[in-house]
Amino acid sequence: KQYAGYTVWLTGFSGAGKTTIAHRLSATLTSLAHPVEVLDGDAIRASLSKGLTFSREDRCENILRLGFVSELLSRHGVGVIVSAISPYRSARDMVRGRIPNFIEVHVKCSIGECERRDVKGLYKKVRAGEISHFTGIDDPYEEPADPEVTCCTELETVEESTAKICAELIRRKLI
Ligand code: GGZ
Repeated sequence: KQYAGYTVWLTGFSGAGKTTIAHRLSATLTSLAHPVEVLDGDAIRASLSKGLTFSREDRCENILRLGFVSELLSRHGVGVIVSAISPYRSARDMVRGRIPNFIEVHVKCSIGECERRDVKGLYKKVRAGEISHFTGIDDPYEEPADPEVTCCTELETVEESTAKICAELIRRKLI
């Protein structure tokens, strides 16, 4: 069967739950025998985006690179799941304009809760002055104005968030 290809773009703070949702969604789609690829910002920064900093310019460059790969894969029928903070609206809108079947998902969680979770101990390092320009603390995050899906990870389970995204994919006849 030929699938249309699409990109689910998860944006939100570090620790909001993007990676968790990405992998759960990937597992669900894989169980349906749909081709899927996860592109994680943090992982891509070790390869394709190696050497990029967290300046505005470099974050935008990272997003454009993720967008470039997503476009290629989407055009060849793959369901792409991108997990990256992608804090700038203009960069997200740029990739939206290039990628067929683009689904923006705001993985929404208060910065306070992200800091409480502190899964990787990064917020602690920020408070200790070891990391600066950290999104939501001393670096901007521009919330999506009109995302296709919003997952409130303080209120929903990962299953509920994944189901919301799947419902949008079904509504759009992409799965
Ligand atoms: C934000 C940072 C920073 C700063 C390191 N600001 O939760 P994580 O750890 O695994 O994911 C974050 C990752 C951010 O990479 P992205 O490629 O998603 O960012 S962007 O879309 O803005 O290009 C976090 C870690 O790197 N990290 N320093 N200063 N996140």
